[in-house]
Amino acid sequence: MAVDMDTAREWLTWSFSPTIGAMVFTLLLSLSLPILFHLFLYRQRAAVVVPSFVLLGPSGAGKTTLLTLRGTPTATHTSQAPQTVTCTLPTGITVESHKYRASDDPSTKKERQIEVTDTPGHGKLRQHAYDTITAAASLKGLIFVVDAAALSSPQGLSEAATYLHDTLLVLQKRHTGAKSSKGPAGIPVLIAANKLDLFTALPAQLVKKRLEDEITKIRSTRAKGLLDSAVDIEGDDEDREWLGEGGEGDFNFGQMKEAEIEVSVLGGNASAKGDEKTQVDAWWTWIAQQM
Ligand SMILES: Nc1nc2c(ncn2[C@@H]2O[C@H](COP(=O)(O)OP(=O)(O)OP(=O)(O)O)[C@@H](O)[C@H]2O)c(=O)[nH]1
Ligand SMILES: [Mg+2]
Repeated sequence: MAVDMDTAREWLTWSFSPTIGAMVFTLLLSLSLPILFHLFLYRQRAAVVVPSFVLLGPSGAGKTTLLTLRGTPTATHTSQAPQTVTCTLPTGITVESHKYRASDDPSTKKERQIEVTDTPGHGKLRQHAYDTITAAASLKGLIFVVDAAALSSPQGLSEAATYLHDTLLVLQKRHTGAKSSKGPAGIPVLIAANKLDLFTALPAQLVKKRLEDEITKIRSTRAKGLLDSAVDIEGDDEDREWLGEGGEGDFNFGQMKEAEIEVSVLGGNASAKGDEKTQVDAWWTWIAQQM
């Protein structure tokens, strides 16, 4: 102990003495500290997890097509398993949390990366999508792709609405289940009304209305116990099994706000024939707004 004190005192005396060694040492220390501090903070920033988004929706809606636009190209055929691709947002779209950053800031490029998980839309493979939603930690949003042309047929509408209803129910349960502890907050949902290049496609506003009306029907059918919910997530029996407040009357997406789920409907087309152009900017802008 005494030896320690002695060494400490000797060291202190030395550091305050006007020797050239002490002065150089102090100078170097004071110059390098800010640099080390900067490097430390920079590393921490770089280790931030990439925000992730999930693509889901009925089979043939155009999820894989949309992903191929920015990620690595894969053949579009019915997907069998989920795949995650890291994409970079297109230039010209500003990430919400960085709108005040200089455009030539080198970290801006890094911050534009997102991870998108494409899930299969086939009825029997939807568990993949539900698992992805419940597991993903840095989940920033859900993109539910629908074929706006298929919605004009009763089967197409019913399939899309059932899947959407179940997805929203999963999200609602995720939110209710998290209330007790510090858990995941609400997740924003984008309903991407795809294939608007087709003559038979319904415009985005109509897509919204049709889906809401159909979910009203599904909800009342399920409430009567005529149909079992396809979603079965562990939890209390007291958990609400119906969508939205009370589960009665007409459903509209605004009712999801109670579970902190903001639903937006935006139109576009992920593929185009001939000299027509793909229209996907609205969707990328929405993605950027969630980051
Ligand atoms: N006309 C038109 N066709 C599209 C558009 N987007 C996708 N398609 C076509 O729709 C078909 C299905 O697209 P996919 O991307 O494979 O559909 P998916 O949603 O991945 O389907 P699953 O993998 O089965 O869940 C393909 O033949 C695409 O070329 C669009 O905006 N307009
Ligand atoms: Mg696919």
